Amino acid sequence: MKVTVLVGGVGGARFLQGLKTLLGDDGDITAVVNVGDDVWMHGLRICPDLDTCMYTLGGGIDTERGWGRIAETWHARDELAAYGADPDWFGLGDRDIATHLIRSRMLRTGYPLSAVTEALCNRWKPGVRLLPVSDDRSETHVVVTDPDDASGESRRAIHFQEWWVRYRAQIPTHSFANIGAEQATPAPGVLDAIEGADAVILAPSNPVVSVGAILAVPGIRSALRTTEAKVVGLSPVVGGKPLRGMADECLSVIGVDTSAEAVGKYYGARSDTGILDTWMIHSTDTATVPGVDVISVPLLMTDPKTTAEMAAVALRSAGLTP
Ligand code: GDP
Ligand code: FO1
Ligand code: CA
Repeated sequence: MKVTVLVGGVGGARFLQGLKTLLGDDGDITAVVNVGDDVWMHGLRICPDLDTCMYTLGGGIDTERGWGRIAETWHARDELAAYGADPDWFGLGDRDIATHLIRSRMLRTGYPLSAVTEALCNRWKPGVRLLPVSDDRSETHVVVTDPDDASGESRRAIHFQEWWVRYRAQIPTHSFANIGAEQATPAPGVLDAIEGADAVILAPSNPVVSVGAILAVPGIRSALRTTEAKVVGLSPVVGGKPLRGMADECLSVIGVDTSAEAVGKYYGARSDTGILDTWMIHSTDTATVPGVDVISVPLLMTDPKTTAEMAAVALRSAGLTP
């Protein structure tokens, strides 16, 4: 059974764990992973969502943080700070740095990000194929009121990581921009994975800066609208709030309410101009999404077996019998 999942980081990775648990060895799972968070820091290329998926599925993740390595140390970060090296607000763990060194060296040698990811996964063996949505740069930047301008008049674009980590989204924010998206193309295998799937799933990832950033890559949205497979989405919003992170801040920037219904409408029905056939919401929520079947089930991914249950509902609603 070929299942393709659009994912960001922590929410996407958790969903993939459940799907892997559900399908076991006869699963053929491809994750199309967001690259909008990716950033050059201290001369290294950091790919947070690819690494969160790789470490989570490969058993190396720090589950508390949801990013970076378990049993991490921070000597290099502290040394960089001692040199006054900018930025000092983004923590690079010593173990994590090895991943970035390998990736940066391979990228500089000319390997595409998809080949780099495959090489890194030879060690981590995540058990699903991790494909960056694009080998090209398509970074999320955020237009904010310039924090250095006392008048509050001028605006500036900062990288998503600065907005998310340094400012925690707590500065006046006007819009997101996917820098490079227009020139980006889907990575090898991505369109086939969507068009040739038995089912396509939008993981309960951040609808704006994870799923939205994936959709910004030309060709992805139309592949979702034309694939023979059903497209099933799971809401990352439960009871009017995200379960972690700041998807609510992201949604308010683009003028979408933080509710399962509003996110479902934001994705929209394939029979209209959107990308969904089915929208799964938490059992305590209600939603009406024109043209979309809404299914209400427990959506708290407390452990892989529980997540496997919701993955089973998703696949059944796509006409499959997992
Ligand atoms: P990020 O890139 O690390 O932010 O990770 P994702 O974008 O893949 O996922 C973040 C989203 O996962 C957040 O908006 C959370 O609300 C959502 N999330 C986390 N845990 C759960 C869960 O147990 N159930 C559901 N439905 N959503 C969850
Ligand atoms: N998130 C933080 O809140 N603080 C950090 O210092 C930080 C460092 C970091 C380093 C590598 C990496 O892959 C992720 C890192 N993250 C950090 C998480 C990252 O900002 C988020 O995972 C995503 O970009 C948002 O989904
Ligand atoms: Ca992310």
